[in-house]
Amino acid sequence: MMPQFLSTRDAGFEEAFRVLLAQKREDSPDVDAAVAAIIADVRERGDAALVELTERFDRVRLTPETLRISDDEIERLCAQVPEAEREALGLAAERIRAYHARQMPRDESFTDSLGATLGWRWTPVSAAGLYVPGGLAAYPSSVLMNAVPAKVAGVKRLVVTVPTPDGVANPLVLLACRVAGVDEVFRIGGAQAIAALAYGTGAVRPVDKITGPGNAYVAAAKRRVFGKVGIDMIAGPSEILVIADRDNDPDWIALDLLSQAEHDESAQALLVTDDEGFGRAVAEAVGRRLETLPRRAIAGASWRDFGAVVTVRSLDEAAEIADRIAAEHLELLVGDPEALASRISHAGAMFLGPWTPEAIGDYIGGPNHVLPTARTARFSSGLSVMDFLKRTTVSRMTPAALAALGPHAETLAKAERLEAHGMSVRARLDRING
Ligand code: HSO
Ligand code: ZN
Repeated sequence: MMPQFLSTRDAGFEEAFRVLLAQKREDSPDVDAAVAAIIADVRERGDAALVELTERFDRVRLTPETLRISDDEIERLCAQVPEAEREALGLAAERIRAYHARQMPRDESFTDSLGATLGWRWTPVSAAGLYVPGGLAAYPSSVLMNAVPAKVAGVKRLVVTVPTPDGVANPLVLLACRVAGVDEVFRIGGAQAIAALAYGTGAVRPVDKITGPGNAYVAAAKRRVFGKVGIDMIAGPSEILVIADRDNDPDWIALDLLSQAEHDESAQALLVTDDEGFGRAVAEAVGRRLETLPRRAIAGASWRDFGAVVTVRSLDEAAEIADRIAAEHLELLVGDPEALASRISHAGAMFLGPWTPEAIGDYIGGPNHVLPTARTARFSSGLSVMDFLKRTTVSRMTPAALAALGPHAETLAKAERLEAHGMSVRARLDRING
């Protein structure tokens, strides 16, 4: 199973690289009509709709009272988590908390030369909802990556919705909720959960912002409720770009590529190297590792369909290519990774040097693993405390400041033909001028 091999020396490189960048990896099914109907149903019938839809999609019979997972039940399920997992999760939460605490922005206030005091204040959203997928894609690490920044930002009420197909809840997901300080957990999923979070029902009080990954239905529902509430990015399949020179163990690089390829058949793992022979050796190592990897069907499909090895003439060229790819994850395994990093602007997260496999960032490094995919790192960033904060500007004029600025405001108001605007300023100027 071989990926695509490209070289910047080849005449056809530009064209082939452009095709690689333009590749459509996700064909999201058109579920918008179904989602619109579900949202309308939840808005109209509230808990009764949630109960019915949960029975239909998850085969679980609930009542309005049992939509929420009680604290006792959470406690009981958490007790099933083995000690090693409990410890690892606790350490991960602590490191993610410490990292995100440093992201907290400061309020500002300053007085300018006219005596006007200006500034801004940050405040958290009052309530946030975190969607957690059910089944295989229920990653406890993703619960931490969403919930911890929300709590660090100061969100008072943090609500999780997680579907429990056939009534089965994931104990480690619930432990992650508890460790992160989640306040309420509901066993609902799909578009109905997003609708409940956005509009509220009897059992679920509405929130102001919804984050978290989900399938096509969840993504469509998030798009639909945007505006009523805030949402985070709509994440696409995982990506990794590794830039490595020949002084690396091909097997390590192979495993790093596979660590993202195993997420999804539509994931993308790319290697850029300045040594063609090394690139071949990595591809062979990937092939060998794929033979025994439990998720070889998924990882193999990703590697075959979307994987690529690009040979470049120099690391300068590698930096240029990395910026054009704007990968979600970027590993730099070269002699001077800091120097190379400083030449690259577009990436969701960078991992420097041979001792920083991307998987460390997925779990325990500290930075967030919810990152921009599909080249959106050109204009956006991974999840942070900022996603749960908003900024209010603050202004205070003095008579002197108003006397200096007011006439100009009045001029602009007249130009815009907004009479009351100008008059609200003029009334005060007249008083100042006696
Ligand atoms: N690499 C994924 C996150 C994740 N990995 C969760 C393991 N668990 C985000 O791109
Ligand atoms: Zn991962």
